[in-house]
Amino acid sequence: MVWCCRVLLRKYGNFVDNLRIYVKGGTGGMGLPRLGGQGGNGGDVCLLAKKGVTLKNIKDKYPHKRFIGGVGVNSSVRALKGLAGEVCQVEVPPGIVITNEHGVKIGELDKEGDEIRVARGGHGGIFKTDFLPSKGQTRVIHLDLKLISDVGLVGFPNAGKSSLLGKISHAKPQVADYAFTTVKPELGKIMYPDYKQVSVADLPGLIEGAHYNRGMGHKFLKHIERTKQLLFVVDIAGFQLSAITPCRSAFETVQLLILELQLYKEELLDKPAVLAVNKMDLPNADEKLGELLKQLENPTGNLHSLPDELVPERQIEFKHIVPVSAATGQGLEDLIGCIRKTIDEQADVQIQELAQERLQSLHKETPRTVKRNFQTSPRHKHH
Ligand SMILES: Nc1nc2c(ncn2[C@@H]2O[C@H](COP(=O)(O)OP(=O)(O)O)[C@@H](O)[C@H]2O)c(=O)[nH]1
Ligand SMILES: [Mg+2]
Repeated sequence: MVWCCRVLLRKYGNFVDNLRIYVKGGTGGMGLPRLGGQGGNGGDVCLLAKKGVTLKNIKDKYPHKRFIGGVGVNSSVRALKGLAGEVCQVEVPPGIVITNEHGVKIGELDKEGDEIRVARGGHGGIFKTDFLPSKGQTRVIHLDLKLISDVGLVGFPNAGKSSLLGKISHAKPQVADYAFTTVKPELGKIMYPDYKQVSVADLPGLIEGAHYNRGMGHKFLKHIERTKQLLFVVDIAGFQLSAITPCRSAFETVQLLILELQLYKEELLDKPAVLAVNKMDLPNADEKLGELLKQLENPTGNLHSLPDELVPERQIEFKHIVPVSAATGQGLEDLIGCIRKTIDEQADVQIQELAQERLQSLHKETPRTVKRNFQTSPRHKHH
């Protein structure tokens, strides 16, 4: 069982779209009864939205995922009013929702510079409290990247993304507006017999060289961060950007798409991905599909046709490769089934991860509680 989980975890990579952190406001400083001095307040813990930061950055930089405000300074003869403790400011990506341990929303950060306090520092000791300080607020919070959709379409223009989205959606796809991005994706919904809905987003096409921020490419890639998983769409006949650029085979097209994602943000390659090979109604499609599948079995051995600078550093292991035709409807049921399977598997993995994390933090926190009780007793005696 354990072995099975590990394999799943590895298979699902490590793109981070949610994070559980422990936050604690700083304890206040002691007052000075003799001279009526006030202790400084403990520092708060705040989240500040900053472009370019990712939840994975936070996880990597602070593996312990604990953020504690500074302790307020004790009142002293030299400084009767103790200084406030330092605010612990955590930089987070814009476009996140913050909830407490019970799933109740604390707030959200949409734009660069938005800030929110997630744990209040304790009060410094004053006359009213017998000059004793109070502890800061302690809680576990969840940061969730706001998602545009469950699935994001990835493909060059004319691959058939819009056609495909229209065919698998149960209503005409709608243009959606989100506060955290200027991009307005077209959103479709797949409805399953058990009433589960999976949303799929399409955006103006990715173009070769998107990472150079030409055309809409960059904005497109920004949106792709906000989906749980990716649905690559390629035309079985390949792709040609313009009359002066070379004609790419379906396999090369997949490689170019991977390259664009990698150059923008390598983490994107860790998202679960399904590949839809479209336009299977075209002549010689079956033959070409056979070739594509063979090439995808050993991608690194088949990259010789692409110039070095267009070869991605890593590959994506597609969960499913599904031949379809948006025109005739061939393979669409299969595609819908594969999308659901991948979504469910990913949800299972995330539940397991969370359970494991909770268990670990419980192990970590138990001895601390004991220590804290132990520390408070001498203070009581003092008093
Ligand atoms: N033969 C064929 N043509 C298709 C298929 N799917 C889409 N097309 C055509 O390909 C062109 C581009 O399709 P579109 O959905 O706009 O692609 P997008 O740019 O990726 O959104 C259109 O002319 C479609 O009619 C297909 O399965 N078979
Ligand atoms: Mg389109």
